Amino acid sequence: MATDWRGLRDRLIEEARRRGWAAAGVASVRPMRQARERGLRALAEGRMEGMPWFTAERVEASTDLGGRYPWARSSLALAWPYAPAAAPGDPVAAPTAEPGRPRGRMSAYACLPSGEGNDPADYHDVLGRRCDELVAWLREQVPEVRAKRFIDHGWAMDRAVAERAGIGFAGKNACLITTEAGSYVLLAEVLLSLPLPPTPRSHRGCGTCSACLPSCPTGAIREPGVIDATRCISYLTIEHRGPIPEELRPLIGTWAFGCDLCQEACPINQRLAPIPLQGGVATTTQGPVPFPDLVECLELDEEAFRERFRRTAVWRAGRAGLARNAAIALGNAGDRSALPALRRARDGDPDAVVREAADWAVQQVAGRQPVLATTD
Ligand code: B12
Ligand code: SF4
Ligand code: SF4
Repeated sequence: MATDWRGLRDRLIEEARRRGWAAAGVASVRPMRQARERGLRALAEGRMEGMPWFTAERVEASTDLGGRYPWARSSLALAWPYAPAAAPGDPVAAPTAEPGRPRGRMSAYACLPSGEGNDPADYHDVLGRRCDELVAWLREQVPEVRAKRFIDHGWAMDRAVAERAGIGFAGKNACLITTEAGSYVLLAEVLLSLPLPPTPRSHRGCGTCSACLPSCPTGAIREPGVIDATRCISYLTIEHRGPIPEELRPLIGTWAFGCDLCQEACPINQRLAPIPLQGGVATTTQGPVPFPDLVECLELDEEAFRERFRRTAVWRAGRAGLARNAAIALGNAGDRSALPALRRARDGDPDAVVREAADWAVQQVAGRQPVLATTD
């Protein structure tokens, strides 16, 4: 008897939704020409500089997964939701800081809970487990199915697959926006050996809205949908190694890891329920928090950093990366009570990049008011 592929596809999507995915759809594995052109253009214009793994070869391969995996007949696109940090109507409101403990920001995706208790977790682990569970369900229906999952993989283009499967549309901030959870979703795709028919593309779009464009403090959104990663705070605070270019430092504000500003500006996101602040927790003892204590982030040693962030997204920045970011954020926060901590880092941090960032921050903060009680 012929298999009802459409029926199986619909049951798979339903099962994904039942298991907590915000959206699911199916795309064909034909080459993605437009995504290929956009990727190559980003490279040619130097917008991906600093991410040496993003090569033309990868763009070619990641936009033709069917060519690389000839057994694949369809691609299941999945979006996992997470809660934003901001309060509705007051996107950047932070809880009141204790005197002498200025708070910064960490992007909401980094604060994603593991789903087992409230412990934070690296989303690659969370989504990986969820994909495996879904494939196990599919295997119960079709035991011979072959599957390969991709989550933030260097050799895949998650947004383009999700867009093709119609689980959302590409916003002017370049983010994939779903109906169910706005752009606060993390993406995965699973190549399948089954000829599941594609789901239709989304008919939605940004329309006349352009609220995200002026919300970007560094001007990283060059034109609608086109990001200059070299200016993006997300790149600078997560991927970039070495000193952050001086002219960009004042524009980073108090972001210690990632940036959500172009998502917080989006009216589609503003109706979503924020992460409960749990009484205004600021300490990173249990992992990333939306409004972290910046002095704490500056002063963690390697062991404390490992203990707190080993299995979270913040691990990617490294101890020195987070301390560098915290120093710059403290420089921008302008709170003089952080000067002793900044001077300690300037004089004693084992990493030269952190010492230099702390020195810059001391000059910013000390220079802000008449210098009476400082030797700098
Ligand atoms: C490299 C990378 C980055 C780089 C470069 C980002 C970029 N825009 O290219 C940096 C470090 C800056 C970055 C930042 C962020 N990232 Co990132 N990143 C990636 C990665 C690894 C590859 C992206 C890529 O191939 N870029 C090249 C360009 C050409 O591709 P693209 O942006 O995916 O292209 C889409 C849009 O730009 C749009 N587009 C491009 N050109 C044009 C032109 C027009 C006219 C229009 C209308 C649209 C349009 O269409 C494309 C297809 O949908 C993916 C994971 C993956 N393997 O796909 C995650 C990924 C894109 N990142 C993700 C996230 C969450 C973020 C941040 C929100 C993190 C944060 N809070 O700090 C920010 C958002 C910044 C932003 N506004 O884009 C998610 C996106 C989730 C979503 N809802 O879209 C992904 C998919 C990871 C995941 N698996 O969930 N990221
Ligand atoms: S993540 Fe921040 S810096 Fe990057 S494009 Fe969006 S607003 Fe600009
Ligand atoms: S803010 Fe407006 S223009 Fe930007 S992504 Fe959201 S809907 Fe689109």
